[in-house]
Amino acid sequence: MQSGIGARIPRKEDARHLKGKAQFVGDIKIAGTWEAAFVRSPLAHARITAIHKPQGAEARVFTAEDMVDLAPIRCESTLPSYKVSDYPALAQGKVRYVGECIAICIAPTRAEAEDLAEAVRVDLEPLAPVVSVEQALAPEAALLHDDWGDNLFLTTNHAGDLTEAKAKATVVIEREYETARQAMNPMEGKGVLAHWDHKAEQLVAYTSTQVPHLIRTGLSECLGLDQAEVRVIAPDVGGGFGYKCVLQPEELSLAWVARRVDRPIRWTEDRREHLTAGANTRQHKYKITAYADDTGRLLGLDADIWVDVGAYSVWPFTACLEAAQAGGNLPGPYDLGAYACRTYSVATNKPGFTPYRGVARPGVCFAMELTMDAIARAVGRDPLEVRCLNLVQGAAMPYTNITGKFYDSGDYPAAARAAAEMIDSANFRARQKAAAAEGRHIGIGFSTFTEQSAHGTKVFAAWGLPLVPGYEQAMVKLTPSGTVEVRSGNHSFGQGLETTIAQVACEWLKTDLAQVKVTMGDTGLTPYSTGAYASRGMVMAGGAVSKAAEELARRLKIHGAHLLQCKPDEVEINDCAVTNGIASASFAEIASAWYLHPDRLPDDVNTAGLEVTEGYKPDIDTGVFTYATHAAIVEVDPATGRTTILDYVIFEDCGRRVNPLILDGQSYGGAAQGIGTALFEEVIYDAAGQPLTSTLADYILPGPAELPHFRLGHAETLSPYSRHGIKGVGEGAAIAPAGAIVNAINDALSGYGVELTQIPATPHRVLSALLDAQDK
Ligand code: MCN
Ligand code: SMO
Repeated sequence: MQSGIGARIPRKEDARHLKGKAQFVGDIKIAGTWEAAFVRSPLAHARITAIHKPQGAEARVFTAEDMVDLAPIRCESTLPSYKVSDYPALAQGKVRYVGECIAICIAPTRAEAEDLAEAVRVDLEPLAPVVSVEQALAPEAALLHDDWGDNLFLTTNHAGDLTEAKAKATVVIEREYETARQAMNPMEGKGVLAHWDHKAEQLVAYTSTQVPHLIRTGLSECLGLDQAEVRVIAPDVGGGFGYKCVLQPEELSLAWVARRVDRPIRWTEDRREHLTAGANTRQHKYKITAYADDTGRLLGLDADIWVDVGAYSVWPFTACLEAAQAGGNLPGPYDLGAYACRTYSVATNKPGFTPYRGVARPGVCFAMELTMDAIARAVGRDPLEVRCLNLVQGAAMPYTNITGKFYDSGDYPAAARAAAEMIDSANFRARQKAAAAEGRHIGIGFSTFTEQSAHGTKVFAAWGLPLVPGYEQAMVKLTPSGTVEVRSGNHSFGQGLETTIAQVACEWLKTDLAQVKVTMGDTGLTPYSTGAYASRGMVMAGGAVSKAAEELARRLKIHGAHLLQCKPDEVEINDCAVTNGIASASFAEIASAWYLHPDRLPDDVNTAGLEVTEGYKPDIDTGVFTYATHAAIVEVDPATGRTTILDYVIFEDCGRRVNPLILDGQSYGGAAQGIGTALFEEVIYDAAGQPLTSTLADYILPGPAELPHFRLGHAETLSPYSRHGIKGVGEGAAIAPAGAIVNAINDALSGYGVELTQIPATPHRVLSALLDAQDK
């Protein structure tokens, strides 16, 4: 079976996942393991005056006072104006959000550990809770971090000159937009099991993570251990979505306790912990003024963006990634002459922000795409035409945009037109009229974006992140039996990288998937790696595997030619063998010769070993850009405010597709999450900072009944700057749905003069907008 790049084949990992044979942190059995439960803050903002451990159980309850040798999570940034927040594994002196860990309790079972946690008494002196951006920035606001002077982690200022745009503009659009806080809800919550291995003299931490090597670095820094004394193993991971690419306070205090009590300890996050105490994300406010001419050409954009980032900076990304990225990404795929933007990363009494699929872009895409529709309405033109007028044109590629992003290749208007064709927008107005005649309200909406993938070293450095290396390494080897083994310190957590990096190896070694063994996620077995996030896994880990496999192929030709008594340039690799067209040396024969009979090999062959480790960075350090257009047709019921998606198309270009089947899954899953963003998902806090959405009955995730039948289309413009022309795409489909769907809702309700500017567009919000429109 063809298993190389481009093969549409099922995933290697499916067999174990579907048969219940996968091994998540919760499945790992180490004799003597105890379970942990946390005492968490019941208040959003308070001083801790005393913690009373239950009598007789003092040796099983640990607080910050016990952990004097444990450094807090400290996330540095080189960006000017950035303020550091020390994030203690267990609260010290103060609690800053409901759910913050105050004590860790251990017992043979989780139930006993929870009973113990309930018996711990904490005396708290309440402080004024800061639960919104407005409250946080008010002159008399209570301070989250006493020595800061204000509640701002960071402000950024892209100071563009808008004078000419203002002078030329005939249309000025002013809007405010708001997006909700979300929780990521991977199927498997966070989980950690740590113990001290006396033979290896190492802390071994099994943790559900996307970035095992970074977690090793983080753990060893905070615990004061040499990196060689820490081994991190990410076993099977049931979804990450960004939530699992930061060092969590729970994994840190747990590792400390496991070492102290010298026993394996495990913590498994439950859904309530995830929804309330887990870091959550994406609460943005925008104030945008767009200047356009009367053809709808966007001349300039002026924006303020506030992001509610919670109490602490997460490691290694800081609390500022979201707002800083929002400022850099707002212009998106559009060719924009002038841009000014100020961003504010605002500290509040909520859990710290973590990246979530798309990071800032689901928010900025929503704001930008609604602005595009507002411009189209103002100039009386078709929203698709206004987009195509403003998008970076294919002939302009490669193109450096106004915030310095280097768009490497592609044809953005072509993708928009292809999506429009797929959804038959040409005939939509007639369809809408016919529906209106039946009293139905249907609307169409578009949303287009770029997805920066495979950010390199310089991008992370420009974001002020000193501890994110940006490169990737991999080892590819031939085993003594002649099969291929791929080792990558990156990880696979649902997105299929385990299969697709094997496909890259197959591309060079002309073998099939069954012959390739993949080892990932274990820092003890794999070379240092940055990990899988920011849609970097395929380009970067795939690139490293490609380089190593290419070099292995070169060496195999040397060995094979020797066995076949010809020259290396007279042979090629085919079907697990080296052949010169007349005779073949199988990989098994070559492996046997090198591993088991090296005495028979001449020196120049003998030194060409069959284990190759290579590092990789793309030819360009600023990432490669995928792009897409989503289009939606919705029906809105003005009596109930309910939105039904009637049709949904995605036209996407992520360069060379390694596994089209996996990519279909990436689109379906991403778009499902984006529809959650658009219509359902919202973490709600009351005025005291209490989370009200603490179960999945309150925090609504879309299920199959709410999701449309997605239709997908593709272009395949190879990036000139990455190996095989691959671009990343894992976040993309989650970025666009809110823009497309809310534009479609506004189109459906245009007869009522409704213009929704907040997500999720719940029935309640739609009805309120209808009532507001009636009052006007
Ligand atoms: N791929 C491909 N051909 C390409 C690009 C990608 O076949 N040209 C496939 C690869 O299997 C790759 C996957 O698509 O692993 C996603 O591609 P990539 O953009 O390289 O992203 P990463 O591998 O770095 O995965 C992380 C990315 C991110 S940042 C989030 S968030 C996200 C996502 O992937 N989290 C996911 N997709 C997810 N899918 C699942 N099921 N679970 C998650 O937690
Ligand atoms: S939020 Mo994805 O892990 O970059």
